[in-house]
Amino acid sequence: MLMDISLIKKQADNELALIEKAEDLVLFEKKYLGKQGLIADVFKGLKDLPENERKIAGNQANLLKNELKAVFEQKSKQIYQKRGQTENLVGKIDVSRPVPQKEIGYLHLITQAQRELTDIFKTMGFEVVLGSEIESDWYNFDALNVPKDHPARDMQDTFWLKPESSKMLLRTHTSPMQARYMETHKPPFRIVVPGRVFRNEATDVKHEAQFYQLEGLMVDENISVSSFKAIMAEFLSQYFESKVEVRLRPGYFPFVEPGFEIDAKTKGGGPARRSPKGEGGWLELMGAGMVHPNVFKAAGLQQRTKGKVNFTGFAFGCGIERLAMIKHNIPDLRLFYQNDLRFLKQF
Ligand code: FA5
Repeated sequence: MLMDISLIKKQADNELALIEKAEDLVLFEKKYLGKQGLIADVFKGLKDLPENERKIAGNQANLLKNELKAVFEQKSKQIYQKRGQTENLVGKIDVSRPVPQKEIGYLHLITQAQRELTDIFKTMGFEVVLGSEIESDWYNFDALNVPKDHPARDMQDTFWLKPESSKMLLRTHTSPMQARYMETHKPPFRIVVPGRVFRNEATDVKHEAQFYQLEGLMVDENISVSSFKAIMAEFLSQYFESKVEVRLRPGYFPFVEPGFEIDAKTKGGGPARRSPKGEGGWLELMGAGMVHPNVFKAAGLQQRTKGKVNFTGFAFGCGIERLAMIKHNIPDLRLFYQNDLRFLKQF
């Protein structure tokens, strides 16, 4: 037994001298000092020794255990100090040591903008509703007063889903939710619909084949163009937190009458000044107008209110990236979709 103890000591010293990595040190500890380790075996074997030998061997085993613990601790300190760490393997952890920072994700600028916009409308009593990105051509076009073969279908070239007979498509705007909401609700109501839309068109600094829109719809008695202008002025000044110049141009959308195009620019010109078209700083933000009677009709609103309510309404649909471009002076809409952290981390 005494022979075994001195052999173990010699073997352990040799192994320890060669250890350089923390992983090997863990194995060493297990092999010699672990519950199933060699030292534990020595203690287990003591009971089989004659009484006079047992005491001496017991002392020697204790001595060996303490010596191995001491050299093991010393070695672990050496190794961990080398790594620039202050903890060692005997279970002591320096809780004051700075932890390496993990990269934590955060919201994409489009999501941030979407939430800011819907929050503003919530404060004005609008409900936020969501629609489906896959739509039928009825809701995307027909219910909005754009029948088959109407030239206005060309304004929004569409991705059709197969089979073509299904007449399903990727929605080209958030306006289908106007029809869907009006089918199941009676005025008065005011809603906004944020969401992704798709168009089969070439990309440039102001256009992408997928982008986000925010639709708005307000229907009540006596809603007029001036109600619309007041809501827009409040919404845009809250979002831009400063004075924005807004311009209303006549615009054509079959689902509104009269229809407008709304452009905006920040003081000093804004990003569109750098656009290839160089339109003097104006950036087209949204289409809008007073809801066309045919849209009310297609949604069956008149029948359901039995003609008792004399309601009118306005609707608008704005590009979310376009709003964020003006707010943050972003020169190119395609930056939103390139996943370049140098861009995204700025917001
Ligand atoms: C429409 O989509 C209408 N549904 C808007 C509307 C709603 C009009 C309700 C009347 C009543 P338009 O195609 O102009 O309209 O698109 C609306 C806005 O989406 C544009 O003003 C622009 O800000 C943004 N937009 C349009 N096409 C793109 C594109 N390819 N990439 C990025 N933004 C776009």
